[in-house]
Amino acid sequence: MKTSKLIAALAALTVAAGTAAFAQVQGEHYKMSETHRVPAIQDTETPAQRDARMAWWREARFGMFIHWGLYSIPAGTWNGKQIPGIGEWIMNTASIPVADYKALAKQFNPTAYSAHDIVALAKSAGMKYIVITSKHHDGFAMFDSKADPFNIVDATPYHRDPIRELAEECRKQGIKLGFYYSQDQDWTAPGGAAYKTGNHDRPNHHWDPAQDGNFADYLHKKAIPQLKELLTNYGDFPAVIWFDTPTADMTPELAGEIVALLNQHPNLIWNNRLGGGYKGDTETPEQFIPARGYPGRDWEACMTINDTWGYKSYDLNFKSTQTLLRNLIDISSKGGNYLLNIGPDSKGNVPPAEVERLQQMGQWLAVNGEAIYGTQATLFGDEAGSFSTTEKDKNGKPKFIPKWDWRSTTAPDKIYVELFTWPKGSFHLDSVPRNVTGAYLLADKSHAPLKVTKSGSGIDVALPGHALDPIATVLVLTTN
Ligand code: JFZ
Repeated sequence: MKTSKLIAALAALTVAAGTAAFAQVQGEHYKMSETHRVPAIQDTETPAQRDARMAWWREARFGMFIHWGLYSIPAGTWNGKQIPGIGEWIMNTASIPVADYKALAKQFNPTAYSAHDIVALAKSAGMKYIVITSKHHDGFAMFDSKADPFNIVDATPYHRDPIRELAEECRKQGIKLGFYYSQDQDWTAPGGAAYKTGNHDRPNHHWDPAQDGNFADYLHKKAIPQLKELLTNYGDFPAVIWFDTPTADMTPELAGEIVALLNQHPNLIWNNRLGGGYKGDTETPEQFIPARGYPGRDWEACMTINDTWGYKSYDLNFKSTQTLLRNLIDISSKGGNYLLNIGPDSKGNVPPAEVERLQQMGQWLAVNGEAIYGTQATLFGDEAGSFSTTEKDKNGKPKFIPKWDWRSTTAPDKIYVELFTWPKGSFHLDSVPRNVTGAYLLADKSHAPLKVTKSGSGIDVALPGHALDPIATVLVLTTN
């Protein structure tokens, strides 16, 4: 699908969804009440406790998002028609009746799914954590649930719990696992919320009387019991709970009930999309990289490789490895994490184009990972671009015009400069806020010293005639 169409679809959704959801998606802060009825861990812990809790996540920089569910069966087509928009929204976008959508479960038999291979893929990509959809807006649980029968173990011929298998593999292969859980929208449970996309005239944007009911009942009968299952049945996982699309139905009182549950798991990290005025741990810019990051906040940009989260058979608009890698570097230079999505098909296969790109990213990271993992944001700022004095963005603010010449990340005794375009002869910095003691290229195994010439507060580093990597060559400045 064309990006312009996606943006139009999202804009339509946004208007209908109201300002609360919009603020979340844009990564802007809710107006936070000073005190919550049920204080969250972020309200009560000390800064040192918070640093300890967030430590692995801040070092990780790169994670795998997995959107996988029943929507991978229609894969973007319903009754012979290609349905516009993101694949996992097909039930809503095509106004599919609850019974028809639920019937998909009888066909769901993803025999090609291999938790081992998916974890191995994440590792070979250099990813340090995985976040998988345990239940998306369609209400289908991809895990063994006693709380609700519409789940992969009870409602499909597969009868296995892919989340349990993934948790076991993540433990074996030494990588963290988190669960996405759509706590608010649920299109197959009575009382679950729904955003408006189609011509949905019923109250609450429902399109089938089977969806009608009381939101608090839905929360008490399904979402909260399932969150309890997810929080207790998988050992030391989840490391992360990734909430999504809060609506006004999620009052501070109801959100407080969920927070009381989360508080029983003191190592847990959870995002800013719970609702009810809770800020969570992380900002979640979706499909964009904020110009300057979120100073003072942890953040994670989630993005698709093509234009859909859930598998669509005909979405072949894959970003290049160069774009994906430079996004990771750009995000790292702004102090954020990159949560990059894969969408397995209905058999459990990861599209080969996605595998190929992830493996190429991993090859770069195997050589240059030191410039990404555990680093801090840039000391410079200006290399990323500038705000236009004439052009405005869609919010009427000065438009950010990115530059793609280079980015920088920081370690206590090193400055990394990731060069995208190769300068002729030497790399120049007008001013360096530290004393540079030497320079070399990270991909040069011998770390042969490069000649550094100082001029006032600036430096010039003499470079060889060509880049060591056409996507990004890392120049290391040692500093004190
Ligand atoms: C949300 C989900 O709806 C989507 O399916 C996917 O899981 C993504 C990671 O998160 O994306 C949104 C959220 C809100 C809007 C659109 C997409 N919105 O308000 O238009």
